[in-house]
Formats: sequence, C-alpha cells, structure tokens
Amino acid sequence: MKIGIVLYPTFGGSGVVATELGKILASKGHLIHFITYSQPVRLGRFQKNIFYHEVAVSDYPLFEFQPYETTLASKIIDVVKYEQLDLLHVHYAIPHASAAYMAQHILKEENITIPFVTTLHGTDITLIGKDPSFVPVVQFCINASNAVTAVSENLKAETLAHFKVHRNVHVIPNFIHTEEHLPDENPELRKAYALPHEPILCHISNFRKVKRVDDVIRVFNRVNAATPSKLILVGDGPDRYACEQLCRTLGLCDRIIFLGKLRETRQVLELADIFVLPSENESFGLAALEALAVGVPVVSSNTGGIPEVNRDGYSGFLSEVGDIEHMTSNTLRLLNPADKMRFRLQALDQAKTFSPEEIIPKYEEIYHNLVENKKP
Ligand code: GMT
Repeated sequence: MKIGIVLYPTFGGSGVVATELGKILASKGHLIHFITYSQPVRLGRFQKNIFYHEVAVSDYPLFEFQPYETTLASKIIDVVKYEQLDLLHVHYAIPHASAAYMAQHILKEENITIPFVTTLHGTDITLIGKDPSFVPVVQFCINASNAVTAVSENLKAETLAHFKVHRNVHVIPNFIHTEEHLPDENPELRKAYALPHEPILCHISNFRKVKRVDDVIRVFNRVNAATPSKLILVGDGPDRYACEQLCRTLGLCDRIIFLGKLRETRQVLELADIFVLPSENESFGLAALEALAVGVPVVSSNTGGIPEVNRDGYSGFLSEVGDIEHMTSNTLRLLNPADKMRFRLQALDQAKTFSPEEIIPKYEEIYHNLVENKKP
C-alpha cells in the first residue's frame, strides 16, 4: 500500500509514534511518504520504501501568522496525486486532520479518492483541543475522518466526553520493540554519572507544565536524602529554567544532570534504576513504555492512560498527581535490593504486551478496510 503519514517532526510522542510506525510499515513492504515541515527526529537513516516530503512554509510579509494548514493541504494534494497514494494517516488532530479533509475534498473535484485515518494522541483532545477556539474544527474533523484511532481507552473516553462524536473510535496503543532479556549493564558508562552504589533516577519529557518536572526533582530530593542517588533529566522546554533554579535552591546541582534533548534515549534509560513520570495528564505515556522496554520500573501518577501502561505493583507504582511522599516511598521500595530484579523483569514483561507484532496489524486492518471500500 502507498501511505502518506502526516506528523509533527519534533521530539513529542506523536511524531515518534508516527515515524516508528512508518518505519515498521516500510519494512513490511508498504511505501511510506512522510509529510511535514522538517526532518522527523527519529527519521535519519536511509531505509528502503521511505520517502520524505518537506512542507516549505512561505514567509510572505503580509502574513503575521503563516498559513501552515493551507500549505500542508497543498503539499498533501501534490503527494497524493503524483505518488498515487492509497491512503493518508494523520497524527495529531490539529491541524493535520483539517488539512487532510481539505485535501480530500479538493482531490474529489479531480475524481481522486483518498481516505484518511486520524490518530488522536492526547493534548490534541485533552489540552489544546478543548480550547474553545479549536473545538468546532476538531469535532468536525473527528467525525469527517474515515477512521479515528486513540492511543488509550482513557483518551477514547475523553474524546467521547468532550466532543459530540458519532463515529467509532478504535483504541490502538503506542508500541515498542523489546529484547527478550534485560540489557547488559554498562559499568564504564555508568561510572561517568554515579558511584557504583548510587541509584540513578531518570525522567524524559518536553519540560511542559503538564509533565510536572518539579515533582520529579522534589521526589528525587527526598530519595537522595534517604539514599544518595543521581537524577538524569533528558529533554528541554518551557519549564527547564525553573527546574534548574529549583535544583540550585535545593542544593542538588552536583546530583542532577540535565542532558537536554536527545534523538535516541535508549542508552540513557539503560543506565537508570527508576523512571519517574508524575504528569498532570498523559494520554498514554510513551516515555514510560520506553523505560519499561529496557527493564526500568516506573514511578508515575495515575492519571489519563498511564494505568493502562504502568501496572501498579507489577511494572512499577502509581500515585495520585502531586503525591510526592507516596512517589518517594514507591521509589525507595523499588530500590530495595530484595525486590529490584523482580520488578525489572516484570517491567520488561509488561513492555512486551505492546510489541509491534501485536499493535501494527491493528493499523493495517483499518487501512485495508478503507482502501478496499474506498468510501470517502
Ligand atoms: O507528551 C507530550 O507532550 C507530547 C505528545 C505529542 O502529542 O507529541 O505526546 C502525546 O502522544 C504520545 C504518543 O501517542 C503519548 O504517549 C503521550 O502520552 C501524549 N502526551 C500527553 O497526553 C501529554
């Protein structure tokens, strides 16, 4: 099948999922055409069956705000026509679903039929999508999509609660490749960050308010007081400056390492003993799944779709949002040498339930149904 994937190219989870999905589909023989405004973070190497089409945004002086949606729709039309795509899969509703809708209707004038699948990832529904300035368009586009998927049962419920949706929403979770066994330890690399007896806590995010990175630091402060530890923070975003200030206020500068943005996080995760994800809201929690996939148990909040990923008492522990004391005691419990290996193996085991072999065919089934019926 020839599939156009419209995505955000940045470090966010929706772009990562879209890119990894495209790479797996390409390895299965589909022809994948990525469409976005710059090279996706996880797309670098040459791979058979993958093509990338850049949306060049104009800077015409009249426009105070560049009309990205119009440029994107035009690019989609061009790629659909000249690459003879069978289907579009757009990731993140705003503005990808409305651009796909516009392209679909313009192409219809030329007797070209192109169905589109919209995958809802989270904040396009739970945060920005709920903003009244977006609601009518988001709601219309969900209903106008030829198929809609959400990354968790929780996100599906949120979608149905906040929008008048009269179509089926398929739940297809995020996926991850796991090895059969826990990764080998890397004492040489670990030595650069912590002493052999010091546990390493880790957090990866875009440092937005919704991630509550300050909670990570407060939990770490308490854990470190009980047992000297290190914290590795990966990513960057609006809250980073405040987090750096908090580390200085708490006198933790020599204990906390800010690595900034990384394209690949697996090597860092392999150094970690615990992954901390205290989000205010999280439709799924891909970062937590990436930690579980290398056998790192997760201490997280119990919000949104996180409980569908992090099984309380099995792959880690859940707490109420903001309950720093509970997250601290859960972290210390997971660090207990008597339980540590059991939780690591359980974390890996939990990640295996999200294998690409399980998840990708769910998308392919939707694609086949749409292309065979060519309904739009
Ligand atoms: O986490 C973010 O802020 C980025 C965001 C995105 O859309 O790029 O991630 C969302 O999509 C991921 C992939 O489906 C989910 O695993 C994340 O949980 C979700 N983030 C939120 O709901 C906050």
